Amino acid sequence: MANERTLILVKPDGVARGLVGEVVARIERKGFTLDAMELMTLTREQAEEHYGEHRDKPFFGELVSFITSGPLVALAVAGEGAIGGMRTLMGATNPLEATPGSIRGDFATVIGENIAHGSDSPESAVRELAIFFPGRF
Ligand code: IDP
Ligand code: MG
Repeated sequence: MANERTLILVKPDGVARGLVGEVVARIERKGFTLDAMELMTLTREQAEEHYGEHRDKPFFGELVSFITSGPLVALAVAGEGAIGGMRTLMGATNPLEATPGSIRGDFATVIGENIAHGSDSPESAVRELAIFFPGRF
């Protein structure tokens, strides 16, 4: 397993519910490193680029509206196997199927408001980090 860097978001529901510290604490407790962390509100253009792979899905409009609905916290997280490791820490996309003990399993019930995002591959990580932290990595 290689040293990797991944893009993590505490989505607007997580920020609104005061769960930023909780999510960051879990990342740190696991042993991953915070390379960058920033509170920001996405433009529609940034959101459509970030979620481009879902452009043709029926929930795309809802997804873009939600992710631009308020501030989120973007993090660049690094460490051994950080991409898959963070997906495990977050749990399944549907929070009702996410294992208790995972972020989504512990804090969410609705798929559209599942607290966190994490890149799903090395290619996605590079692409997504460039959207949120242009020129930084
Ligand atoms: P992921 O976030 O676990 O990688 P993706 O399939 O990439 O899951 O979907 C991106 C986000 O879109 C999910 O985190 C979730 O919030 C939302 N989403 C996925 N499927 C649905 C759906 O069927 N209805 C509404 N929202 C969905
Ligand atoms: Mg995804």
